[in-house]
Amino acid sequence: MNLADITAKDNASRQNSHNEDLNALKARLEREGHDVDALLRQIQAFEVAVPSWALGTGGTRFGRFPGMGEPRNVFEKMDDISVIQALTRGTPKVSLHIPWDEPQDPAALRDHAAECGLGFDAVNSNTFQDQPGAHYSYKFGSFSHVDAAVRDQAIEHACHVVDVGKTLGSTEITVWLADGSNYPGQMSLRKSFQRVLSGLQQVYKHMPSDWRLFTEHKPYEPAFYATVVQDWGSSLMLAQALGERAACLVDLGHHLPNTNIEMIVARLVEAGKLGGFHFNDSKYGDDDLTTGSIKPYQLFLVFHELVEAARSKAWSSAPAYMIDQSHNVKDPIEALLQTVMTLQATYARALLVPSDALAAYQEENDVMMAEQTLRNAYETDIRPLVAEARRLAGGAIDPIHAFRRSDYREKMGMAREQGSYTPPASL
Ligand code: LRH
Ligand code: MN
Repeated sequence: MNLADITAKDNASRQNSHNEDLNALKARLEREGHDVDALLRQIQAFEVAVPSWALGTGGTRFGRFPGMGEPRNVFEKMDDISVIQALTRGTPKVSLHIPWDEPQDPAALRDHAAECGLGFDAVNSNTFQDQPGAHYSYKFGSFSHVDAAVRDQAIEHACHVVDVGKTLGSTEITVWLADGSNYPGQMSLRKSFQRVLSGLQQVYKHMPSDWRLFTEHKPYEPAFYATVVQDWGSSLMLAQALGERAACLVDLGHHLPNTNIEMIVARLVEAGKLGGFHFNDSKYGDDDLTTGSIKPYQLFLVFHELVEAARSKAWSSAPAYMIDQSHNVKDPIEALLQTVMTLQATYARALLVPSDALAAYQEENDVMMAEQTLRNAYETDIRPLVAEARRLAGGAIDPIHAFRRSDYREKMGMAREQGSYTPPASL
């Protein structure tokens, strides 16, 4: 039985309980004045890109515990992502990391992805690892390196990533730089930044006119004293200096504990420089845990800023939504299904916030009712409506159960026995 039949069968087995929950919720939402059909359309329009580097089991320096039926190459990763798209109807695009998932024949990968119903979102460069046969090492940086030959090697790589992306149909490149220092005095804090800017200007010039460049900030790791693009301020300075087709990418895990990330989102919207997101969650550092698993209210508050920005037409092009996670103990496909379900539900809850009522309470400094207005939306169990949005779009009411019912992992376990999966060097 193919996945579509299994999904239909699983949906049918849940139809009665689903309808009960859905009708109760619809009644409440209509009572609160919401346009349920409009909500369904908006939920169905929500898309998030799946990272090519998250389909194999992730690991840490202390070890990796691979699972069964891992994809052995980027083509099999497309097959796995097509399962996520079939069940959630929310992941029509892939974000590729190069060279981790560089295809020998980009056109062949584009065509295979198209057969899987998939396209490509932002491509990602990698100047944080030395590649076999590379002339120069990135031990002391890439775009910020004191040696122009090393910088040129890094710039060339990023331009090559753009060229591969052009064949795949991407229109964005995300540049995250591990560049930084471990000890005070090791690196000039200003010269390193100037070198990064001039390098990115060359990549910016190399991009086709319809492309965007995303700069991704991160406070530390692998550098443990100073990171050149350490915070949103550094990223914003780069994006503003580069030009209108440069913007900032916010990886939720790239913030020191207790940082008010929704405030950073509001500032980048205000600056017209919010380019995209890497969704994940974390308890301590850049833990790359499943989105919404640790701080679900923060994720809601981020989406509240995004919905308010969209309603006030604060941007010419909407941010690019992408996932960036490492699945060390969960089945990667199940973790990604859970992630998309969480993102769909969190976005839907943010759509429930009555902006005018909230603005009125803010104008009256009615602290209690302003907060209660947000919490009411956050505490609404919107999941039956999100499940219905998926069902109407041909997806699963319960993607994780439908996936388990498909025995996909077991089948891949058999099919992919020969020739085990080779994880990217760092994972
Ligand atoms: C850096 C990062 C970056 C990717 C990598 C996989 O921590 O978030 O976005 O290149 O993870
Ligand atoms: Mn990231």
